[in-house]
Amino acid sequence: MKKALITGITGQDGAYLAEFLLKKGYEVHGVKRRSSSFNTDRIDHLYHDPHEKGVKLHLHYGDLTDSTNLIRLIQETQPDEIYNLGAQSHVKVSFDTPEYTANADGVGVLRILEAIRLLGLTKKTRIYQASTSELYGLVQAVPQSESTPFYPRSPYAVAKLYGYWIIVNYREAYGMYACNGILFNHESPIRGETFVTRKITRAVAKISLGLQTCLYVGNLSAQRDWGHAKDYIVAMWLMLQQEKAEDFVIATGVTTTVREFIKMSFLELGIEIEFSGKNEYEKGVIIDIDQARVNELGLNLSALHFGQTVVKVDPKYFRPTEVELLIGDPTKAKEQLGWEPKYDLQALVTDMVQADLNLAKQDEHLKKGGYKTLNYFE
Ligand code: NDP
Ligand code: GDR
Repeated sequence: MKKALITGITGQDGAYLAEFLLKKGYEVHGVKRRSSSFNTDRIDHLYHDPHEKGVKLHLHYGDLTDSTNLIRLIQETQPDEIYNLGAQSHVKVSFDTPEYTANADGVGVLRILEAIRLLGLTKKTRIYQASTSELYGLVQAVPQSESTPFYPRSPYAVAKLYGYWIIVNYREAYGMYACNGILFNHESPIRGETFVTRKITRAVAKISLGLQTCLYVGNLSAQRDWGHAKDYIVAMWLMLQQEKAEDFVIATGVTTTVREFIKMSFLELGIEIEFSGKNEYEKGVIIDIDQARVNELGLNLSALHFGQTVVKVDPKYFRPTEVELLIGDPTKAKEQLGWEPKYDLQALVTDMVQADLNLAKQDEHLKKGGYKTLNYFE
């Protein structure tokens, strides 16, 4: 039975990957951070009481900024594969916490590599590093492939650049099986709520039920190559099953603006919106409602009206330096790994909006039933 150690197991990708590896028969060890309230929502369905027999998922407290902790965890678990998914992963937040981001996202990678070297596991343990399309940053060429030059545009991307190169260096210097997955944006119903896609799908669902009036966003013109996280975690695993460690771009090859993603999300619920105005004055207004679609979904859109402004720009979401255009070329992954995504953009939007609509309906039921959130301070 193979053993995998996953940092960032409580995040979007960590949860999907843990589920995938458990299904493949792996023993999975996950590193979770201590926090003052539970942060394991995404993996609670996979977790069993350690007193039960045959438990395959084990959680350990740890942090990528803590070398001795990582050394001990790797020594105790002796993993065949390490997936380093842990990171301060929010680009905008990295401008507020640049030093911490460099420590966790950059030096954290070195700590894992050094732990493996110190413990004499260089021939046993294979490492996957969660590299990112943010490395391309300021556009040098499109579509972006494994040979496109990097030009990072945020403290997050600069930290990940260090992570990328230290993986390459340890592979070349010590013959370690270490590889970078250069993954373009991937989303899902369990995407963090402050990334733009999830922020949009949550808001669209709530607006349709009259639980929210407007969605406030930043740069509507940014273009991203969005895929589904469920497809992307398969590529991570495939990268560690090859004869030779190499780096791969994982993307769909299709790019879309934030503006278009918003339109598609509203349309999923039968609401057509149109954008007008420029820069921070741009706004999205309801221009039509597809009654057949609304009936099909059993929705009551009485809270909405034509001409209603449902999207506004708030410059506080602009970034000091922005990545305007990402579009990946996944040819190498398709040819060498045999990787093929199952979801296209429309299927992703449908999956996310429908999941958030279900959550919003739960809120609506509670509100209608007269239930309020408990306030322990009253
Ligand atoms: P999430 O933000 O959903 O999850 C990040 C995970 O890292 C969480 O489990 C978080 O723990 C953990 N973490 C944060 N800081 C530390 C630390 N100091 N030590 C240990 N763990 C830490 O990210 P995703 O699942 O979306 O992404 C996974 C990885 O892939 C990240 O490294 C990200 O940068 C990278 N990436 C993501 C892409 C995407 O589009 N999703 C694209 C390309 C790369 P907690 O739950 O306690 O916060
Ligand atoms: P990104 O994802 O920065 O690409 O990093 P995010 O969803 O945060 O932003 C995508 C684009 O949308 C624009 N945008 C907004 N973004 C957010 N978060 N909130 C808004 O209100 C908003 N309005 C417009 C952004 O300016 C940006 O251009 C993600 C993370 O998962 C990284 O960890 C990962 O490495 C990259 O994807 C690939």
